[in-house]
Amino acid sequence: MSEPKKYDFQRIEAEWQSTWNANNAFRALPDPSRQKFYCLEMLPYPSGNIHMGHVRNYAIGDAISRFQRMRGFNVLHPMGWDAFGLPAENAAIAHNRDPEEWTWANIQHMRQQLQRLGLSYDWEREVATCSEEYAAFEQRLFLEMYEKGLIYRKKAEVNWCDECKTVLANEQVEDGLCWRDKSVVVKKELEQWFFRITAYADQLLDDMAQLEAGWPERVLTQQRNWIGKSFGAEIIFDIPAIQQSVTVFTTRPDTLFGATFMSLAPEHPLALSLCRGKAEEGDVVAFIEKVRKQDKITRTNDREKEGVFTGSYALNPINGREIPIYLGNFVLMDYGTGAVMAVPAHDQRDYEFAVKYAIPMIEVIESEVGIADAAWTGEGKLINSGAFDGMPNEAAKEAIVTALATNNKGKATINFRLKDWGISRQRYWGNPIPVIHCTDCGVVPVPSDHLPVSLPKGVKLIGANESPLATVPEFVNVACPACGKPARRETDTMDTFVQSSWYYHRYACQEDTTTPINRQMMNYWMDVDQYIGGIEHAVMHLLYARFFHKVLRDLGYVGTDEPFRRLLTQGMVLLGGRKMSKSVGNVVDPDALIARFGCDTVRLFTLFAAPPEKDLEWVESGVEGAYRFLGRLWRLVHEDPQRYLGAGDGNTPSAAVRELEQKLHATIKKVTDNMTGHYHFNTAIAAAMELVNVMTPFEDRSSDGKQVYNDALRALLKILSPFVPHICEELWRDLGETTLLAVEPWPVFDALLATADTYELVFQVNGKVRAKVDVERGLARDMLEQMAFANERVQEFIKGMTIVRVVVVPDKLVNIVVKPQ
Ligand code: ANZ
Ligand code: ZN
Repeated sequence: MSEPKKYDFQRIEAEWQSTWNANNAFRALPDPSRQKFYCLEMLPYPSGNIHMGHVRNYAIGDAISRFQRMRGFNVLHPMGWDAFGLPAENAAIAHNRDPEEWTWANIQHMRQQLQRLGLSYDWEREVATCSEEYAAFEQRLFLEMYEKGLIYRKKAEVNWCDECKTVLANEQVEDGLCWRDKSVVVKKELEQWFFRITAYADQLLDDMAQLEAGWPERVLTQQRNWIGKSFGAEIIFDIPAIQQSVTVFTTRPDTLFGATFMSLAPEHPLALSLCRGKAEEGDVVAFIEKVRKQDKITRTNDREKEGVFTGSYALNPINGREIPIYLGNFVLMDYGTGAVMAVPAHDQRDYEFAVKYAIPMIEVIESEVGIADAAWTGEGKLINSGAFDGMPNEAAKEAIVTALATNNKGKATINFRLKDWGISRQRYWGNPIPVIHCTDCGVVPVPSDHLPVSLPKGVKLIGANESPLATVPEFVNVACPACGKPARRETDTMDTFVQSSWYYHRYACQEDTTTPINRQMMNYWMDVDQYIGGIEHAVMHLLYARFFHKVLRDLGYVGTDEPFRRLLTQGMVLLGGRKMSKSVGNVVDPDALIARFGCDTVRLFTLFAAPPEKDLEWVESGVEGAYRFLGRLWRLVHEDPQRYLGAGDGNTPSAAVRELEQKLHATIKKVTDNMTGHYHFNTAIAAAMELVNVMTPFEDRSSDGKQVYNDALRALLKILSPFVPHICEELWRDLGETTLLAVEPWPVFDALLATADTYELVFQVNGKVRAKVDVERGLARDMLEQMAFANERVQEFIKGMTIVRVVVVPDKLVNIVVKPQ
């Protein structure tokens, strides 16, 4: 007899990858006669190498795609590259490489790495966001948004390094110092481009109702907080000395009688006029300078609340009382109106400020504890509030705003924490913003026949300018498209979050190269049925993409409100309890592992070791365990083929045949259930492993026995193929099958057989049947007893009674004998 065939994963994996490829097994084309399933994983940044976090993300997406394909869906499963961005530029500066060449080389390498994992992508739909085509389409979308008034320019601060003479991204600022030369980073104001995401604030909030069923609550909460809708009031305080007024935003108009000072953001336009010519002027100017150097986090953290008196006073509109005006570093100019009516008795921050600067407090909400130790921020009736005394404070909010409104001193408002999205980057390796500045005509969009604006080559990346592109005269100097006079091309590029906001639309219409987004193809493929990615994208990426989708809807490109129906946020990959990362030095290299065990083993381990949403601790022995399991699977086919080949031995089937048949159907049911509505891969895989346990010692050679073993083998390969597709294809062919397992239908189970190893357990009280439940056969006596006592119906009948004894008949009934107390 010849040696049984060996599990040669190197050969097997390479062979099936090229077979799938040759057969276009994962090519997705619109087909109105079939239901589609769009499975999407967040696209990687082409940093150079894939890491375990990628492997996990893509193994999850692949298992889902393969499962849904076998379930009969027309599955769209694409992959691409989020390819613009800073690391390419940093590599260029550090190693003197061309960012473009560096990026494409990385894409090339990482594509091979992904292909080595056998992921079921339609590679013909691959999108690299730095490609000329993608950038061109994005520029077109930009101009359409600009025309709609969704994009505008305003002054905003950037980080500036005087040594490098360059604008720094936030990631390039470390503890307030430049990442390269450690010099102090200063703020500089520049005209910049903004997307008017705030115009969609209400929709972004309200449409979350459509996501409640499919998104993790945690992500929805983070988005809700980020949007931060609050109801409040704007109240006008006059400043007679300079004949001006200040409008404050407050969520607590009920505390107006308790306002004992006002605090303004140091950037407030009135800050300097309030101190002009006063003794305080020098201090105020120095304070403003100091705060300018602080970042937002320092300004709003608990320790460093600071302020300065301006020398001026405002009048409380409700009672004419004079209150001093301070500047406070914790007041932010871009929230509300940049001005706060400070109520130290009922706001803890104001309380601490008042203590520090010896400002009086007035209690206006009654409480039992008073304000000796801290501000009272709870509910209560109004006191020290004139005509409003005695009113519950919730009701007083409205009453006071109404009173102010009659004198035009206040109105109810809605405020959002969400800010417009600043997309200007003073960087080279990004998509150029396609406009031209003309001294006569202002901002002029680049005409469509001049699109796209391409990046020039060989650009100096640090130097004497705000943006690298500004150092290239051939790029900058153009004729104004409107009047023909010499004009300047915009030199800012777009934030990379712009590209990742609409790439999934592009995947779905990649074959149409005439338009950024093909509406017909959107109608078929959108929305994404399952999106998978890291929790770190809970806010920015997912919010920006939702915003973009709504804008594209309003531009007529898509017909739905939301891009991603369901979201799965996968956990991190840990080693030694810490996230795998280069800086910690605890990374496991996927390539080395694949070379040693094959990618099926790596995929199996990452899917089996933890539920997808949970963190996964990397354990070498777990990987070896996964490898051993594949060996056992292999042997079911190759160790003793007589278990399923040839005619039966003529014996009557044993009880084991029936048992295996039941186990088989129960397993198909369990795996199917575990992948429907949610993706509990670990339990699905565990169920398949149990089936292998039952099959391994199976010895019945009757014709029924061989038949059942045969059925079990085929079904087992099908249910394991979403996780370990290569070995399953190989064994499928070894069984004599000629089809591709990847496109075989998912196995069905016989409901009766599937539940045959369960039975109806009966609960009795004093011999009377009170309840029945379906349970698995073979549970221990104490387990059955516990279930009886936990049953609600049973509890009704034993409440207040004394338990005399409990009779347990395994696999049948539990009878509780009771008597009155
Ligand atoms: C008076 C007051 C009394 C306030 C009181 C609170 C409690 P949220 O709920 O987060 O929206 N505020 C307003 N604009 C601000 C700014 N630009 N920078 C810092 N703080 C600002 O917070 C709204 C409250 O934060 C407002 O209500 C205001 O203080 C303060 F017992 O007004 B309140
Ligand atoms: Zn012009």
